[in-house]
Amino acid sequence: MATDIKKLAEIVDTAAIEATAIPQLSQSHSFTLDEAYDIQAEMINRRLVRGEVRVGMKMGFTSRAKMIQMGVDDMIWGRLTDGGVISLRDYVHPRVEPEVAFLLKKPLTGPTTPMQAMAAVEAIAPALEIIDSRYEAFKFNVQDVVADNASSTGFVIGPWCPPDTDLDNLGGIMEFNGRPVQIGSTAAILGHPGRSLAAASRMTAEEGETLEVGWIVMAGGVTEASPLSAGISVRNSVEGLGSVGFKVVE
Ligand code: OOG
Ligand code: MG
Repeated sequence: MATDIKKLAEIVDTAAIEATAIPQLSQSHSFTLDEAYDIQAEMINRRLVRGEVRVGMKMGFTSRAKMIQMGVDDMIWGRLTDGGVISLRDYVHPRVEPEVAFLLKKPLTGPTTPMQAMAAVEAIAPALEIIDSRYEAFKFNVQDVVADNASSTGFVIGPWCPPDTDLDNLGGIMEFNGRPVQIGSTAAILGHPGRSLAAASRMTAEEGETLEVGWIVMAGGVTEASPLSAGISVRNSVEGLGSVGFKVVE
C-alpha cells in the first residue's frame, strides 16, 4: 500500500503542537528515506499554511559526536521556519547543541565545492540549536528523524561576522550557568563547516530545493546535545566569532 504521506505528516505535526511524545512512525509504517523527506515537506507545508515563514535549513549529523550520540550515521537535513517554540511547556524533551550558522548572499543549488559554497556566504555566526524529538525517549531511525524535520525546534543566532572569518579549527565552549558542558572545535563539522554548506546545497537539490538568498543554514552540532531544563542559562562561545546565549524559564 502506498505510504500515506499526508496522514504521517499530520501525526508528527500534531505531536509537535501538543508537545506529546509519539511512537516512532517506522514502528507502524514502512517508508523510504525519500518518502520521509516528503512527509517532512508536507508537515512544513501545514506550518506555512498556519502563517509561518520559511527562513532556511539545517544540517544534521555532520559531526561524529552527534552521529554517535544518536546512533544515526547518515547526514540529514531539515527545514527552518520562523515559528520556534518559546515556553518549556511546549517541548517534549528539549536539548541544546552548539553550532555555527551561515547567512547566504547568493543562492546555492546542487553539487558544489566547499570553496564555491563559502563564496555564497554573507556572514557567519556562533549559534545554538534547540532540538526536540517528537518520538518517545528521543529514539529514532534515519527515516523517523527526517520525517520529524530533523528534530528542529528553534535556533538562536549570535553576532554576524564577516564571511572571510577563518573557520578552521575554532575552539568552542557551551556553558550552562557558567559551567562548561560541551567543548569542541569547528573542525568537528566534517573537518570544516564549509563542507556542511556544500552538502546542504547538494542534499536539498536532491529534493528539488535551492538554498535562497537571505536564508540561514545551520551547519550541525559540533558536540553532543545536552538536555535543557528551567533555570539554565546557556551560552556558546566560539573563538574568533563571539558568543550567543539564552535563558530557559518555566
Ligand atoms: C537530530 C538532529 C541532528 C545536528 O546538529 O546534528 C542535528 C537529533 O539529534 O535529534 O540537529
Ligand atoms: Mg543541530
